[in-house]
Amino acid sequence: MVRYTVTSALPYANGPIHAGHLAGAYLPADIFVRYLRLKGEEVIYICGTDEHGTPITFRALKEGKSPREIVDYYHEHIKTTFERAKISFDYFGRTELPVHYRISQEFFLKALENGHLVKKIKKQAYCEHDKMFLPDRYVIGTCPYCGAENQRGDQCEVCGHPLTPEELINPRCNLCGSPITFKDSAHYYIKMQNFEATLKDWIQKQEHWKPNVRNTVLGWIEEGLEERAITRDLNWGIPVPLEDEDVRGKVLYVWFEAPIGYVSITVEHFKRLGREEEWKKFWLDLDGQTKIIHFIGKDNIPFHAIFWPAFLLAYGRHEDGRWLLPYDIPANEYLNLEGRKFSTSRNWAIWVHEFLDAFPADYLRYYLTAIMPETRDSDFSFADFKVKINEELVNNLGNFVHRALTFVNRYFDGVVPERGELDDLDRQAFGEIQKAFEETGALIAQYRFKDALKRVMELAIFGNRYFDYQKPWKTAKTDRERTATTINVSLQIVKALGVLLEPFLPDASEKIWHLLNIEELRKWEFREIKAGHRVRRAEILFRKVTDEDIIAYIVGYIGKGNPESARLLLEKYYKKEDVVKIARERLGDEADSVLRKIYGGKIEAVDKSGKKEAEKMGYVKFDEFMKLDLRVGKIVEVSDHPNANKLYVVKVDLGDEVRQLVAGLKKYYSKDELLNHYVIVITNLEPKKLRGVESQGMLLAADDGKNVALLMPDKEVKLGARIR
Ligand code: B3M
Ligand code: ZN
Repeated sequence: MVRYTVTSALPYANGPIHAGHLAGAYLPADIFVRYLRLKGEEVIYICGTDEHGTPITFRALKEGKSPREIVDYYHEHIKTTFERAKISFDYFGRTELPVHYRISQEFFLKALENGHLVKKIKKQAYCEHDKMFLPDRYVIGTCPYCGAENQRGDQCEVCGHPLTPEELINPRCNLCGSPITFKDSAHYYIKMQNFEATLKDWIQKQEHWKPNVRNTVLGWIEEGLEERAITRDLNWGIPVPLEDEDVRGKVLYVWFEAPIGYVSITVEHFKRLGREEEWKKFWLDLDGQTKIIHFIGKDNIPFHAIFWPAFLLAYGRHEDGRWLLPYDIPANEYLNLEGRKFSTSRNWAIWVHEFLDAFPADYLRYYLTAIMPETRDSDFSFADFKVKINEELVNNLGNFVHRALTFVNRYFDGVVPERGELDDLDRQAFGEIQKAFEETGALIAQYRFKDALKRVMELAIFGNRYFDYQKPWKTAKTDRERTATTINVSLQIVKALGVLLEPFLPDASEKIWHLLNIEELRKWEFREIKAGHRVRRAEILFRKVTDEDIIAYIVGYIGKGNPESARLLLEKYYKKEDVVKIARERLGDEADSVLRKIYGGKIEAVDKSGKKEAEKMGYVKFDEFMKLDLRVGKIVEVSDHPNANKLYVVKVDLGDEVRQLVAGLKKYYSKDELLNHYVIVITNLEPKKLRGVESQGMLLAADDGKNVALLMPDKEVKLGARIR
């Protein structure tokens, strides 16, 4: 059986993770490994932070901190962000691990021993003003390959070509801007020529690679491979492991040691598990069964497809087996934000940790998968985000699951009914379930995650159509057996969705499993839910994204980082007075100071006129009133709100479902008084998060300014009875 070693690019520990990173190298890998795990395959998913090199020292310089402070801080930050995004690494390590130093130095020494390294004294970029050698990113200039200006000396951001500082046209010091000079410095170079033929031959055979990856790489090899320095004049990193005066105090090049991090982090992982030898089967060819798959963003292609394989070849044979070369390198393209490249300095970016404060992880995962830049750059747009979540997640998927669960509770007391005779559509439903597993699996295996998610959602669309066609709300009055069959089949579809969604939306999948009240482990196969099984009461799976949510996010997060970017985003969609009103409602006291920065001082005064509310509001049409879905419910659970001392979190039984509401009743009612209290609930009020807890409606109460009294029906009626 095939064994999978899956990695995602090691993010530099020099800043937070943004949505482009997530969509590029982490989310696709996570979907892939979650799928493999559901299939019962042997798989390990490895990642960690890349903690050396000029990206780190540069950031440290900028922030006035030491490199160690920077990497310690961002290691934790990035790790937590990935946890919140539900990226399911088996282990998330770092390149500051001692084992990583040891193995990286071993790679260097082996390559030296095998004659693949050469020491050379060459002119290195030097800044007379800063009195230092300038490696990589310390030098900026014009790319000799595409003419793009202000490119850093390690790689062109525009055409992706790997660069060296010497190649840049008009090179300048990136610290002080002065033109650079060149001074002698000794470094070790890897003789890439030694591997040119082998690499070319190997890559030509990788017909299963994405064409964009394979073609770009072959193009670069065609240009000819040259010696490349793998040491640097830097005082932060892994020391060159030699007693050689010429390279004293110098360190290994970060792109030499970072990919070795995949191996060393695996070694550390198994060491922590007390299974020290086990890493070997994931990196060495012991039984012909292991496939190594590196998920990366497109800018990392040359390093994974040319240099990293060369380093493995340079090592020669490991004493326990031959090093495996990557089996595949699925690289994604870039994500833009509203039509423009992400820019950290202008805060034109979606920072994952911030976005997850405002929206659930599943929403981010859903949207990023739906627009995944698999074959070309794609665009994150707030309008599109709202449409996709509301129409696809909420109206399609959430609605179907909710309908099936509500009906089994309403008509069968929450117990899965026995099926009667199947009609054509019922039979088709089972066929659809089967097909959904096969086709979604095949798409994931081809790294076509966007299509795979679409395929899962098609099953939910089918579910809704099936339900509409079978009309259980009608047959319930006439044909109990027919209704039973419809509900049984619908629940089979819900269960299948619970499995199929797991790679994409782990939280929703968990919730479906909970609602179905199933203990069994999820597996990538269709297993029926048995008649007689008791499920739980329906709960709302997803709430809609509103313009208010988006405005609050843009003002509260993007606006704080860069008011100008927030203004551009807001102006694209919203009127200033709406933004002001909503920001004040949602962000409270801090709104005005941010708004003033965003709109340059001028924001509308608050409406202070003392008119009676009714006068201000005008008349309500009868059908407007009828839009309110008011129902009788009973409080079945009361608990304290975790972050607010005036609020309770209550659960209300509405007959065929249970709702969670947040209510400001603490001052007026004890928990005991509330328990089993009848109430009136607005059930179609837009759900809202109150201090982090979702309220799915509102309790009606009378408020005279001093006292608050709950409304309730004055004689016994059925739970769920409508008020009109
Ligand atoms: N840290 C580059 C990056 O974050 C680099 C990846 C290393 S993978 C071994 O884009
Ligand atoms: Zn270029």
